[in-house]
Amino acid sequence: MTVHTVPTRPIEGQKPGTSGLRKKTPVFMQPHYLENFVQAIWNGTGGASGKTYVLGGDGRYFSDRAAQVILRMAAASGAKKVIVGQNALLSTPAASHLIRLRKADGGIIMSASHNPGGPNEDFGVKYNTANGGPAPEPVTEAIFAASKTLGEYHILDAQDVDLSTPGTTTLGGMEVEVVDPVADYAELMRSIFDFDKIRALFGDGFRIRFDAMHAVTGPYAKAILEGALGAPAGSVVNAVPSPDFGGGHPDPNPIWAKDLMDVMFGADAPDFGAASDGDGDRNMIVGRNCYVTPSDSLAVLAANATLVPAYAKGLKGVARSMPTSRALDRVAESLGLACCETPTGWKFFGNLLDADRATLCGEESAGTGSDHVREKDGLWAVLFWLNVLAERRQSVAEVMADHWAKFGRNYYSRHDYEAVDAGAASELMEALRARLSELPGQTIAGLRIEAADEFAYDDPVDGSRTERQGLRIMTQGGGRIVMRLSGTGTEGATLRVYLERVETDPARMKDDPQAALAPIITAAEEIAGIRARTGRPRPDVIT
Ligand code: G16
Repeated sequence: MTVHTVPTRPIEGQKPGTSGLRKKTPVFMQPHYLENFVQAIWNGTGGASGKTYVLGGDGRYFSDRAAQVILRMAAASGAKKVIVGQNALLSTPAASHLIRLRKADGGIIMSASHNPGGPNEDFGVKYNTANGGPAPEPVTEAIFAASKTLGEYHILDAQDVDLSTPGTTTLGGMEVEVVDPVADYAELMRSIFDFDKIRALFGDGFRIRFDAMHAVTGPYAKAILEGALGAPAGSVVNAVPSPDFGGGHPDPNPIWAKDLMDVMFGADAPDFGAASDGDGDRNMIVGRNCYVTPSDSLAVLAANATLVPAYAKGLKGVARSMPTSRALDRVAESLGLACCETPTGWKFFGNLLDADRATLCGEESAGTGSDHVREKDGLWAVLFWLNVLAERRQSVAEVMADHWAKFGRNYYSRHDYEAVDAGAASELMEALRARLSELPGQTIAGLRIEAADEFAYDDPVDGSRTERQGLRIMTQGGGRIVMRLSGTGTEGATLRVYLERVETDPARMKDDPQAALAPIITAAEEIAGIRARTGRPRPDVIT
């Protein structure tokens, strides 16, 4: 087999965002595009020679062909071994686990997460390091720098490797091991949760509906929920991963998982509903007639962690991304735990988890996880809830009511303005940034502004500083408005407006969140002039 050295030129824009490099699929399919980025990964991380990698993805369109290219490039650059999920499938948390379990040097995950897939939708490539977590900023910077100086890439001339059957083959001098994508992950879940208790819950007639959204968690949820835990057949729906996610948008929130919401708010709803995203790292939790926001879910898990065997001795600390609601902080305060506030992006939790400064982490964007892997983990969050419910034997609504009565309720919502003109979005941010210092002391829409700043993060473990991570406006009585531009979109800019207000009066804890947040929403509009600047009369997505 011949190694080809292909001359190439740097391609602009191969800068990894919040979570890897995401582009429209046709962009990734252009000549040299994927190859350049993969070579930049090798070059930016000290070469592939002698290394062992994990490879898999969410099965979206083009993953099958991309996997073969990545294998041939790893072989051409002298990698020792690649461990691949059968049919190139691996959920993101399962990939993280496999990297750690097999002590691999890193992993490549082919996914654009919750973004739609298909010939004209999105594709992505993410590099994870030996701790199993997303490459931190210095590594993604090195990969980006390598992409800008590329003159050639190396690829083996070979037939496709058969990825449909577990087993070991060779490609050039490199070993390729195809593994069952579910088995090791299922074993890990069994070691964390009380499977007997959850099985007993199902045995007593508890009903669940898990919507895999035609994405990667289907096989995992079938094996664990219906297989190991005995939930009735049919509890997991949309369970077969499809290259275009059944034409849907695999983002587990009330908008894109509307079918599940309709069932959970309909007659004869099951006791518990959940969904996960394209690559299985996000989760949505919904009880009968009771949607749980990701921020609240994180707080509930922290407050109930000692009910789960793996966390029975208590948590070392907790962490949340800055825009995530401060419901978690209230729990942490009452438990005497440190609560760290990081920028958006799971990669920022890695150091805290590695240094044992946090056990549970989470984000408003439907991500929750712990130190069991170094990614957020959708199915893990679902099993956590099931373990808590199996112990407490209460409904989700009762658990939430108890939680708010004890800790207060942080009303929370995120308004997204998607694919807006990139220039207009950055002008909006610039204008607001320029006004931050004059805002404190002003009263806007009846709310007195107490503080305003731009979030910067000093990593307490490695001392690195990350700046410009979102504009924050704090109002009287614990209210907060945060604005930032998304780092995961592939079209124009997405403006995210995060709105929060604290309610401690039990009589007012059942209000509709949009109504409870109305003054904060009005203030955000008045402060930033969102409608005028974006030309959008209302947000595209409200979660
Ligand atoms: C990624 C990151 C998350 C982040 C989310 C949204 O999630 O891993 O940490 O919260 O994107 O980021 P942004 O607000 O910049 O769009 P995923 O599930 O897409 O990998």
